[in-house]
Amino acid sequence: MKKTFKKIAATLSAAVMCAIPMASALSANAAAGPNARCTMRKIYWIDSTAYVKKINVGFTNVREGCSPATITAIAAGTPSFGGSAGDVYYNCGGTLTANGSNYIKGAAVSFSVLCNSPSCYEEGRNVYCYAYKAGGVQSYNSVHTVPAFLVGDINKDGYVNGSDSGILNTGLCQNAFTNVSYDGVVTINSNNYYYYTFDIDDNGVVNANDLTMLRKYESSSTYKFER
Ligand SMILES: [Ca+2]
Ligand SMILES: [Ca+2]
Repeated sequence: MKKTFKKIAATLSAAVMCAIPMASALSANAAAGPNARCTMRKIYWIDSTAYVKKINVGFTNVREGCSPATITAIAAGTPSFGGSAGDVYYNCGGTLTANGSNYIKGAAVSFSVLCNSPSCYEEGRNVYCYAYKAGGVQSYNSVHTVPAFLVGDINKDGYVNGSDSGILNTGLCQNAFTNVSYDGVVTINSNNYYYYTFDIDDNGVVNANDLTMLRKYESSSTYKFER
């Protein structure tokens, strides 16, 4: 029982909403509406052979039509994140530090932004992830990312619907995700997809929990993706 509680507590602290709009910013650009359900996500991952002990991340996105980013520490470690809201942009960032003798590798950190529509999503200039080895030595070329994508839109048609969960379901039935790396390609019925696009709950692996969450989203008009 104690262990379970600890795990839940760790999960909660790993995902941090980095900036809450302040009352004084009421005259600023309108944020995401209460019915906003489009989650745009940008992910960083780290080479498994780079011996990275710490990463330093920063992220900014335009307020208009979108929420502040939620930073999720996908990799194990100690997160320290924070943020603020300006008139035009939300800003956030911080560090994720590996614990003890561990290293940060694979899917490391993500930024999830809730938007009225995908077209509202716009990053500022100050978006980065730097990696450091023991002793604070910067690790170059070990950090990878891709442009932000609409979570759940697996077939990239701009909508999240039964076609997307159908692909995920087929992939799980065919064991298509077995032994595929986080940034690897998954082939399902002769079509290629990136593994990370199926990781709906943002925990670094693809399994039945992602399908459950995607189906819940598709069958509801109010449910929003949350880790
Ligand atoms: Ca789709
Ligand atoms: Ca997952």
